[in-house]
Amino acid sequence: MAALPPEGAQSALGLPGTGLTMLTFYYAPNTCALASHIALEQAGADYRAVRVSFAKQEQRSPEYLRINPKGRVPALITERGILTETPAILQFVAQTHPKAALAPLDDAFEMARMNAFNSYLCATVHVAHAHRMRAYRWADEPVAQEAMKKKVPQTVGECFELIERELFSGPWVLGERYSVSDMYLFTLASWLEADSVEPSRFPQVAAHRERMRADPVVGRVLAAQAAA
Ligand SMILES: N[C@@H](CCC(=O)N[C@@H](CS)C(=O)NCC(=O)O)C(=O)O
Repeated sequence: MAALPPEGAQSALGLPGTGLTMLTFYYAPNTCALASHIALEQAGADYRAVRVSFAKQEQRSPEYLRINPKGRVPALITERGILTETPAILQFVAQTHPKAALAPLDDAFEMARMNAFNSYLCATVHVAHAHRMRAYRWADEPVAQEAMKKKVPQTVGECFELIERELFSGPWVLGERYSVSDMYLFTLASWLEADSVEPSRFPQVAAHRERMRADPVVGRVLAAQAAA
């Protein structure tokens, strides 16, 4: 667990001192952090959101690396320490706000199913998508990076075929129960066009995306991220 920042005045990134009661959430627009942001808002959590500017490369600044040494968003400062990784943050928000009913907390199998879905999005779908913008993580040669980018429509398309065919129960990811998995799927599905994957190939996922978009809480978070 990363150490909390030292006592002191708020910095440009909004680093608080110790003795926190309110959650502090670090995000950048158009990123996977959207899922956790929706979860916090839907849960009615007591949090403040701090934008990390990718344009200014703030995610790589020494100040932010003290919060998340991985140099990524999202990150969530809690009273007990700092959490990173979307599936972990989603589960934490759901478990600490049980009244919001954002996860099947009373059912071990369904919880595991939720975590299996979220893990697939995190470890496979997101990574397939990252080959378009972040191919430099895996290869130095421009020709290798180009080859990776070229493969993204196929690999991301195959992931969503599997979600559509096997993993999505409907009307929500887990069936009748709405959960944080819906926020996560919505977030990653919103990248389809940019990855040159036609959303209409996946009718259930496309309908789910429209339903999520029509949710006032989702609208509020999207507006807040666009405005800040
Ligand atoms: N496995 C992490 C991935 C986090 C991640 O890669 N976030 C991207 C945005 S979607 C990021 O911060 N990228 C900044 C960079 O690569 O410099 C999670 O699910 O939270």
